[in-house]
Amino acid sequence: MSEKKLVGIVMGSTSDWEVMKEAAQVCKDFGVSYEARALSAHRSPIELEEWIAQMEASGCQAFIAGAGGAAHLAGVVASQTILPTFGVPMPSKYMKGLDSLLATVQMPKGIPVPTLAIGEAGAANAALAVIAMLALNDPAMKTKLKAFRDTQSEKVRNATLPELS
Ligand code: RP5
Repeated sequence: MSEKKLVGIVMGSTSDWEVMKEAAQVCKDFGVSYEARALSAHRSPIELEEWIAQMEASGCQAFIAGAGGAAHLAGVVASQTILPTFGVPMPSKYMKGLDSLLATVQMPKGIPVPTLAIGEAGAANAALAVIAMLALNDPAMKTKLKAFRDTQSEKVRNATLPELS
């Protein structure tokens, strides 16, 4: 059995990495093990299916799937596992990610894909959502998540606006 990775991060293309690396960064910051792969639901369906099964077998707890355009990747991942699968719509060239958002979020009843915002915020928030889920049964993770929120609030409290000249 391969080394346990708690989160599987998958994207439809290496061109999605610039956005999806935000999910990987959040996992890294929280000390959550992950494996990131570029695997496509339409270009490499067999490899995608094999990877999902391998991640499940090695103890993965959730998937984050990002794709653009006719973005069916997250739905396909969700269809092959009962692990929670979060969708991240990629910004796209012509429709600025609206196509990706609708394709990801509008799953028919029965196979849920909780879908985050288009782009970097969505990728980071997908990882934070997974961390909140892991924190339910992990007190140390809960403490880290609370500390993250406190630091964020503190930054807002201390923020100042420029003086008018
Ligand atoms: C989707 O098509 C990928 O998720 C990516 O967002 C988009 C474009 O892929 P490339 O043509 O850049 O490989 O499958």
